[in-house]
Order: sequence, then C-alpha cells, then structure tokens
Amino acid sequence: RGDPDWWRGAVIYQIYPRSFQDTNGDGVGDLAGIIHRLPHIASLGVDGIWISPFFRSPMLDFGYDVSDYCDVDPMFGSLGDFDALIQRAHELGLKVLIDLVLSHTSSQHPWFQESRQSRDNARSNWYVWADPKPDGTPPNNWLSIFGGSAWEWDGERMQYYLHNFLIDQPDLNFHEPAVQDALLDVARFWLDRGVDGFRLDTVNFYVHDKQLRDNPALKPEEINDKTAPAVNPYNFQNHLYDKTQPENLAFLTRLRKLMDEYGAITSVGEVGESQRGMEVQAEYTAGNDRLHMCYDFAFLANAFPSGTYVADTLTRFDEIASDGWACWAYSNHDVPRYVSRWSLTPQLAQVLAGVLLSMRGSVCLYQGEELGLEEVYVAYEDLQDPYGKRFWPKFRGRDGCRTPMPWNRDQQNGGFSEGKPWLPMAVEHLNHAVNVQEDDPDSMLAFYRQMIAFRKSHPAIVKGSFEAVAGEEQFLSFIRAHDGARVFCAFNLSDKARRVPLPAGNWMQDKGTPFTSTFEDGGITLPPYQAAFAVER
Ligand code: TEU
Ligand code: CA
Repeated sequence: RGDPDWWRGAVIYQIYPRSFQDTNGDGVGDLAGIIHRLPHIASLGVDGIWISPFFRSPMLDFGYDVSDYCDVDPMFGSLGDFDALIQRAHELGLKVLIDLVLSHTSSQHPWFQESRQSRDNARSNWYVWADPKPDGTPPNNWLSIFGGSAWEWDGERMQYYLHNFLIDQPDLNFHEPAVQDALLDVARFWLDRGVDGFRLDTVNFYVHDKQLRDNPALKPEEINDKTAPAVNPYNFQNHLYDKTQPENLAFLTRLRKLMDEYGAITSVGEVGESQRGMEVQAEYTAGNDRLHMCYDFAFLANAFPSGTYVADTLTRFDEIASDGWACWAYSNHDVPRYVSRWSLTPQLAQVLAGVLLSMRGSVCLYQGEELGLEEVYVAYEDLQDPYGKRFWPKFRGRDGCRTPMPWNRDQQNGGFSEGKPWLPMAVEHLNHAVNVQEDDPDSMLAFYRQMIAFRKSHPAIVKGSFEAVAGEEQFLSFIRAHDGARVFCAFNLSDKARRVPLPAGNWMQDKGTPFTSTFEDGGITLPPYQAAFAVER
C-alpha cells in the first residue's frame, strides 16, 4: 500500500455524502455520485478523502446513528458500490478514510435491541445502564451534547441508559471487553475491504466514568437552560474522571495493532474539546502506538484566527504533543463555513487558506471549501438537523453548512439532483458552482489547486518543523524546515501593505503560489491580504 507515512502532512477532502451528488433523483447524495465526482476531487491535488458515515442508519443524526456497521445504507447504495468507489479512488491516487462512529450506536441497532430486553441477556452489559436515584431521577447530572439529561429512561429494561448525543444514540459500554472486540471486528471488516484509514467520531467519549460521579464543573444555569446547547456538557476535561480515560488508551493501542497489520493505514480521532484538547491528543498519539493523529478544533472555534493565535496554537501543539501529529480544519459538517464564521472577504479567505495549507500538520478541507462557499441561512421550515430544531432560534443547527454542492449553475438544482434536494440548493451558491470556476484562473477553485500543488512541491511544508518568526494581530510569519531545506512563509492579514525583512540566510522568492509580493533589498513588500514564500538558495 505504499509509503506508510503518506498521511503526515496530507490534505484530506471531507465528503458529506448526503449533499455531494445524487444520481437516482431521490434528492440525497449517494456513493455512485461520489464515484462520478472523484475526478473533481483528484483535480484539486489532495491526497485522500474522508467520507462521513454511509452505513445503515435510521438517519436521525444523518448517519452518525449507525444500526449496522458492516453494510451500506440502501439510500447510499451497496457494498458493491463501495468496492467500486475504493477501486476508482485508488486508480486516481486518492486514499479513502471512512468515518467510524464507535462511541454510540443507533437505538435501532440489534445490539441495543437485545441489551434493553433484560438485565441478564448476552448483551445486557453492552450499553451503559444504571438504576435511578431513590427519587426516580437520573443516576447523575451528566448532560447530553444535544440537550437535556444524558440519561433516558427505558421502560422495557426499567433502567436509565447513557446517551451523550441524541436519545436515539445510546452509548456503548467500552468497559465491556466484548464491546471492544466487536468494534475491532468492524474496523477489520473495512480494512479487509481496502480502506486506508479511519476518522474516529468523538474518540474522547468512548469510555465513561465507571463510578458515574456527578460532574462537579456543571453550573446550575447550564442544567436548567433548555433554550441553548450546553457548553461542554459532559465536560471530561473538568470531570473528576481522568480526562484521557486510561481504559481508552488501552483500546486505542489494540486498534493501532490491528491497523499496523495492514500497513500504510492512518487514523484521525476527533477530539472535540478546544480547551485542553491538546493534552488529550498528546496521550492519544503518544509513543506511536495509539492513534496516528487527532482532529483538532483550534480553528473550528468561533474566534477569528489572528497571526498571534495561529503562531501560539502551532507552537503549543509542538510543545504539548511532541509525539503527535496534528490534523487541522477550518470547516466541517458541524460548524458554520469559515468564510462566514469569520466574515471574510474572498481575499482574506485566500490568505487564511494560504495559512492553513502552510501549517505543520495534516489538513482537512470540507466539500465546497474549494469554491469559497458561504454558510447558508436555512429557514425553519426546511430545517433537518435535530440539534437545530431543538434550540432554534438561539442555535440554528448545522444545516447551513450541509446544503448540496453546486456543480453546475445552469442545471436543475445546481447539478446536484434531478429530484427535490433533502436540503435546499442555495441560490447564492450557484454563481460559485464548479462549472463557473473551472476555467477561471482567478477563481477560488484555481487558488486552492495552485496552493495545494505548492504545498506538495515542498517537503518542508508537508512534513517540516515549524518555527514562528512573527505572530501579530494581522501578520504572521514562520519557517518550515525539513532535511536541510527551509521555507519562509509570511502572511499579511491587514488592508495595508507591509515591509517584511527576510530572516538571516540566502533567500529566494518562490513564485509557484497564487500570491503576489515584491522581493528587493533583502526584504519583501507584501501588498494587503497577500502572502509570500521564500526558499533558501
Ligand atoms: O460530532 C461531535 C461533536 O463534538 C459535535 O457534537 C459538535 O460539538 C456539534 O456538532 C456542534 O457543532 C460528531 C459528528 O461530527 C457529528 O456530526 C455528530 O452529530 C456527533 O459526533 C454524534 O455522532
Ligand atoms: Ca440518491
């Protein structure tokens, strides 16, 4: 399977399959649609794809509620379609990562159906069951990310079960060895089918505090606010229970051993915790025998990433997680698209995309990011996300970044579907459609292609070390170095031109980027919102 280290510094394109390309007119994207559009992805020059869940599911959380880990939901196609997808992706030189949701299943999963029946069936211990307090209330104060108590009463078994997300997403009990074994079998099933790695959903939620102690960090107003999502409700990081969950480290080592049997496999664990997430990541990737990398939320939070913030974040990562390897993203299927979240002009979006694609770490791009798409306002009548429905209007949910991909301005529904799309095709996206940008050398699409090609042409940018030179509110510069080669990268985030001195050394401008700048007299003049790159002679 080639270079075992291919994932270090890779650019991975995230596909949200429901919204990528529909081929049978039911308004929902499918695997055949992904196959059809793989050449577009390959044309970006990325190294691989991560496909959000396509497994059998009642779709209450749009696939993150799995009822059969080893089959494709008929809505998306068949296992045969998946085999064809892998084959075509590999022909195009793209690695394929799938999204394993191991922390919880759907309540429709046969494991849960069996487990809920009694306290002594073969799978009775596969989920987290607990008796009520003497007054009948839930066993403790834990909250669900999607609102309300994390405990749901089950009238069949006459006990509460734990759900960190929807009521229909019961948490698996990782303290039960048989559960771990069954999930490793799932990973093996897909490795045998030829996948190149896994994105591991909510990897820091796998194991719960066996003692079920109350979360001491929870504020009473968080418990009572039924109108807004709680901030870090389960709050592992402030919890009495060790934030890294010692039992999880052992599970991740077992998973790693399995992946290593196959060679050239990678894993990226979602650690959705920005406060102390890096310490957790350090543990999860320590010693090269747990995860390969973690998916970091530093740039998925709401604040605009100043030069100071970027420099500090990357520096801190190296200090805290020195064995680790970061995986950064600006956008995904859970958060508002970054162009809107940070209120960026196209120029500022480009310079920040330049920053992302110059970072030490791997990079995930979310479908449509290469087109410069903005967040869509989805009206309440069209809302699909249960999380949004629950907290509307304080929180409008995640549909605004999940609307269909605009492929062709001149076709019905932007070329996404011949039927009624499950979420409306945003009219304002049509002018950004792939066919509009395809042959325009000044387009966002051309920008991303050139910037990705530039990144790949410099091993120092793909794999090199990171050393911050300057991190200011509106300016950032750093040096990436690998095997004796150094690249100096400078970014002007302001609306004023700026004179940038070159660091000591014999530097030469690299013109292979989509940015403009002038090199003269040992320094660089950076126009507003431009970046410059220099290599050593
Ligand atoms: O998300 C985990 C996660 O941290 C999210 O709850 C996030 O905080 C939330 O979506 C608000 O933006 C993963 C998946 O990415 C998400 O789509 C699933 O709904 C969730 O797990 C449950 O499986
Ligand atoms: Ca379809």
